[in-house]
Amino acid sequence: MVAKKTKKKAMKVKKKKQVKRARIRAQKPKTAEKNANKSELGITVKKDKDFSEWYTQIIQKAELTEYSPVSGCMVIRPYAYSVWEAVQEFMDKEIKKMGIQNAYFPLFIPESLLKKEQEHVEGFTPEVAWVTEHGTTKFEERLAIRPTSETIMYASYKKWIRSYKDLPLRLNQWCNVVRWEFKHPIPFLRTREFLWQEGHTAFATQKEAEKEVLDILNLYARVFEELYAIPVLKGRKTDSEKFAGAVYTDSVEILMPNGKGIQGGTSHFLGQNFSKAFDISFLDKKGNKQFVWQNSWGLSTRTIGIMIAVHGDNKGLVMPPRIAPIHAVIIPIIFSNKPTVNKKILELAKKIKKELKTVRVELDDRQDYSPGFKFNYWELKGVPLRIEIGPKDMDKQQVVLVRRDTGVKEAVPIKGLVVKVIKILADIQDNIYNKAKKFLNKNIVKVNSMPDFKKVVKKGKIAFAPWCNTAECEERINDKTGAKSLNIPFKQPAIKGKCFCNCGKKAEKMIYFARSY
Ligand code: 86X
Repeated sequence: MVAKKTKKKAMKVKKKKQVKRARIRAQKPKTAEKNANKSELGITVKKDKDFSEWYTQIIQKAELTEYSPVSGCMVIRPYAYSVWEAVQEFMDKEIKKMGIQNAYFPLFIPESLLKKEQEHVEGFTPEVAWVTEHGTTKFEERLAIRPTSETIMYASYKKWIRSYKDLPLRLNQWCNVVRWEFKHPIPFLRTREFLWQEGHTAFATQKEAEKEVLDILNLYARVFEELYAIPVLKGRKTDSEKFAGAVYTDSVEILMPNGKGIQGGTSHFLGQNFSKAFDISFLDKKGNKQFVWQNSWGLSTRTIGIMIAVHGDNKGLVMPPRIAPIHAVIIPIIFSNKPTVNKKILELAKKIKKELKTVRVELDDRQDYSPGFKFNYWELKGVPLRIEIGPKDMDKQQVVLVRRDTGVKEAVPIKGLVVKVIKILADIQDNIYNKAKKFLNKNIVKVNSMPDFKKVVKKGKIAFAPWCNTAECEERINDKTGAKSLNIPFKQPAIKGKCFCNCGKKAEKMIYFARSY
């Protein structure tokens, strides 16, 4: 009896030792993980509790940006830059299909040229950054760093356009611009230097120009809805919110999770405002001098910030598959005490990676991190799909797919995996769009009175209100409530009654108001 017990005990101890050894072996590779300060790895605040801290953490921890020595500027790291490249690739193709060409104009604009059309620059003068010298020599005329390129481009347009045969002239440039803003900077959303595309076009007729304004606005809506999976509100800016140099400005507006509206892209009909100021004219078929009709339009890296804010959750980023730098990450579930099994799993993982070559797939075969660590790491980066392969999966010739958007797990046969992965990616794209759409719909509230308006705006929602279409009321509303007009949707429901702000005037337009960026 006693002997038996001792034997049992001895075996237990032996087993324990074995387990311990295995555990040590299993832990050994995790030193890299241990070195990393745990509290620094994940997002430590909840998105709905402290949105701005959440945003600050996510852009750092998902390795999207780095602060720069100059306040208001930022480094765009590869993981974020690749999103911008995907947007560029899509848009560049689309605008070329429309007949627009790319070009590049200088970064520096002489002061006299920038101020030629004083009216549109006036409000912006404090934002212009200047180069005043080279070496120790002062320039005779200081040079603005382009805040936007109307003036420098239109100086060329004046030279290039002579006859109706030179029209339309439709150019776009992908570049950086600098605006020395004084509101506190927010990476992507408000920085002093940012990347964008700016399109500048000139037509013989008003009709052609105005058609393009809408075509571009629809393209911007597609960038948000199809690529970023974000629904937008399309409409016209009020006269006080439009670009001063434009006849009218159309925009796409987005609702951020903190209840603020944000402008996602703008398309301006410039009419003949600039052509008259810059003397961009042509001889029509009858030999009469005419001024051209112009547009300008822009979409920037701000869109990346909007994506982060709209789709991210408490675990980190959620990348829409259409623009995700990485679609899926394969994580082998390996135990360091089973080298032969591990080898087989890694081989299988590599084989699967090869088979999935039509999707952007990564294999995380880092030896010094545990599977759990890797799960968190790639969730933080918002990779849409995780593919787990463990010993049991290998035996069953299956993998486990885990969706980033829902967290739902599903065992899937390796045979036919590509088709399944592509289908799930498309489903994730739809699902996060629909989720954002629901959020938007739920947060647009029709109001008819000032008290209701105030309540809605305070709750972080968009007020949709009948308005008299006067700048006075718009300004008063802004003063009293802090809300700004977003835009006036093109499709207007029938309106009757008075302006919601109690001015007594007849309501002319239904308009969106919200606190905004
Ligand atoms: C307005 C108008 C327009 C082409 C776009 O919105 C899309 C792309 N340009 C840009 N805007 C200015 O004109 C402006 C001018 C100066 Cl001098 C400045 F410092 C800041 C500016 N900001 C905006």
